[in-house]
Order: sequence, then structure tokens, then C-alpha cells
Amino acid sequence: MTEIPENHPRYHSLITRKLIVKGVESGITSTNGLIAQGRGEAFDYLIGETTIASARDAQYAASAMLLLAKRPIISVNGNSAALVPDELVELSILTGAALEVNLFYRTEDRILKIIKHLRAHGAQDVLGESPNAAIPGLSSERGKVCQAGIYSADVVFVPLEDGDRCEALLSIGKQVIAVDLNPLSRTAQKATITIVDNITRVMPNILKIVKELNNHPNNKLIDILDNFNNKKGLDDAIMTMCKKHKVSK
Ligand code: PTJ
Repeated sequence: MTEIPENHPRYHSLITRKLIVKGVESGITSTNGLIAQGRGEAFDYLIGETTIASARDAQYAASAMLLLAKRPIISVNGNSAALVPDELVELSILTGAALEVNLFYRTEDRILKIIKHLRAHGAQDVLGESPNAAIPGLSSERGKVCQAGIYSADVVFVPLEDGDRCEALLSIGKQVIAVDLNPLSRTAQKATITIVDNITRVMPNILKIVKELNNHPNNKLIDILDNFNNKKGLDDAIMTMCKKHKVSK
């Protein structure tokens, strides 16, 4: 594969592409994952390829929510597995959140490959191989979940997807933390907490924040959540994209 010089102005973006392509080649990422990555890149370009202040606030709120959760879970798809496997495993260890592979373009082969990949990156138990429950009202393959995992979770961390799962999860009482560079997507608009930022920046940030908040008493974590306004964060992300490129809303 072509080497990317570190001084290339779009170095990080090109490295991310390389990881997604590698994910497709090794069979963990769906070919549609390439298209999703392209959509994400376009929004990342608009937001300035940086973590804006409202996304930082959302990362604090998400970390507080994960630490307060009784049964948190991290839902892993083919893109997040390719981009941030080490960080997903570390977040699972730090917060006690289980990992469950849940795919839109589900094949048994990809499920097994992603589980193996996460184990190679340090995960102990990874759910998703034998789903035995269904999210009501969700007919896509993403509706197949594990009773001990997503089905009984109180907080679901959902990196990188757009669709109807978020609403279905909310309707059965879950709180959803979404990572999505597109603030207009269905998932971004519906989630309890939406982090409008690139998953490759989000994960290292969240790991630092979780370590910082880990020893805080619950009332401090509840304060962080009470002071967070998701709608404001989404509006800020849209306005940032418009202002940066001098588009009037
Ligand atoms: O592995 P599977 O089978 O579960 O499939 C995963 C994909 C991502 C292919 C599937 O869920 C899909 O098609 O997703 P969408 O509908 O393309 O939505 C992906 C969302 O993630 C879009 O809103 C993108 O803007 C956003 N996105 C893409 N790359 C990133 C991102 N958000 C944050 N960081 C990224 N790197």
C-alpha cells in the first residue's frame, strides 16, 4: 500500500481511509463502510476536522452517562472495529460496558471476524455471535441482539450509524449515545447524546475524560448530565459548519 507522508495536509484523513480499506480487505468492514466513511469525511471537512467545543461537552456528558450506567454496552460495527479497536476495548474495560457486535449488513463471517479482531486487541468477552432477542419494531438485521447485551442494557454507545435503530432503542427505554459527524442524520437527531465528531478523535478524548471523571461522586456526574443540552449541541454543529464556509442558514 502507498506510504502516506506525515506532512501531507490531509494525513489523518488519508490514514483513516487506509484503515477502512484494510478493514474491507480483511473482511471486517462492509464494502458499504467505504461509502459511510466518505459521507463522514465530507462532514468532517465542513466542521474543520476538529473537535468543536459543543462536541467536547457531549463527550463529557457521554462519559458521565457511561459511568453512571448500570448496564452500559458498546455496539460495534465494521467501521468502528476497523478504526478504533484498541480504544473500544479500553472503554469497555474502564466503564464495565460489554462489547456487542451488531451489524446492519450482517453476515456470520463478519460477526466472527470482528469478534476475533476485538479479542486480538485485548477484549475478553464479545457478544453478538448468537443473538437471542429482537428489538421490537426493527426489521433490519440490526434488530437481532443478545438478551444479556443490548437487549438488557440501560445505556447503548453507538458509534457511527444512521438509521432507525436509535429510535427503536429509545422506544424500549434505552439511553443512546451516538457518534455521528452528520448532525442531520436520523440517529444524530434522535439520540439522547450526540457527539458530532470523528470517531478517531472521539475515542482518545473519551478515554481521557472517563479517567478524569472516574473518581467523581455520582452527584457531580449527574450535574454534568443536567447541564447538557443535546439540541443546543446539534444546532451549534450545524451553525459551525455554515459559518466556517460562510453559508447563511
Ligand atoms: O458494519 P455494518 O454492517 O453495521 O455497517 C456499518 C455502516 C456504517 C456501513 C452502516 O451502518 C451504514 O451504512 O451507515 P450509514 O447509514 O452510512 O451512516 C453512517 C454515519 O456515520 C453517517 O451519518 C456518517 O456521516 C457517519 N460517519 C462516517 N464515518 C464517520 C462517521 N461519524 C463519525 N466518525 C467517522 N469516522
